[in-house]
Amino acid sequence: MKLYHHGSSACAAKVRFALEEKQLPWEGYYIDILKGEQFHPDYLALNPKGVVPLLIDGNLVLPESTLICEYLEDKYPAHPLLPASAEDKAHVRLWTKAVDEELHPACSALTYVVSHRHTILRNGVGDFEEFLAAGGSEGKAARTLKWQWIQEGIKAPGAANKILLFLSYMDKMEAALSQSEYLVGDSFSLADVAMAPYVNRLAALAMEPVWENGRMPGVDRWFEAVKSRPSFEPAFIKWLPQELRDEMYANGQRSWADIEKLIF
Ligand SMILES: N[C@@H](CCC(=O)N[C@@H](CS)C(=O)NCC(=O)O)C(=O)O
Repeated sequence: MKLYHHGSSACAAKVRFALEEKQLPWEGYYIDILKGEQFHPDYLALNPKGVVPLLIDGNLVLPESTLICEYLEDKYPAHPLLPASAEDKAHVRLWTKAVDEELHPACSALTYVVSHRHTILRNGVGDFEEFLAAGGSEGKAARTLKWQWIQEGIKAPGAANKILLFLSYMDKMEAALSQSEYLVGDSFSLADVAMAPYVNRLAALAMEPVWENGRMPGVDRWFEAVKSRPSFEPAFIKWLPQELRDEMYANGQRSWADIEKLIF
């Protein structure tokens, strides 16, 4: 299998996590989304949306991280990541649907306003018209929003609300994890695979105080367990270049005062 991906992409990390958990061999094609490689015509021919991840397995060319995880589960049933009962499967999918609908868009806002804006501005963003033109099929409204995140950071319209929406998912996780070992019952599942990249994103942005020091003991325990899985290093650490890791952490530290004001 071939996976087009990027080190700091939460959606790509989710798919890498599922591939590693299921012990499936894969070959990585690195698309640097902070340098605009997702808009290269060769890549747009595979994925007109100009986003990662994208999986190629035989004749199948599949975008959308949640669908990729479901496909892997259907096609390669060994090391299952879905529970047996229909009820538990439905609960897993409530998490994965929420990630697609709300948490991931909120995570994009958080990551751009806290960190990626600095990297993109340093790489050179051009003027607004150039930025709009280089957007795949993202659309003018989404592209304009991203431009505002890059130019204005946390003061961009709606950015603070997106961050609060992101953080509301930490409360939802804490409620679930105070009742059971994993997000759906006592077995690790695609719900945990789907949420791990977002908790890891907060950690990558130096925002562990959200759950540490007894604030969210369930999330704290769960994230320690997630980090101790053999799949964590190849899914989350290996592909994030040290320079970008350091930059995200430092940018997170300098934004923490603004974020803290929103939360506490
Ligand atoms: N719904 C898609 C979202 C994919 C997505 O938003 N990918 C981001 C990285 S996590 C991306 O490639 N962004 C490119 C850009 O910001 O231009 C999925 O789950 O795969």
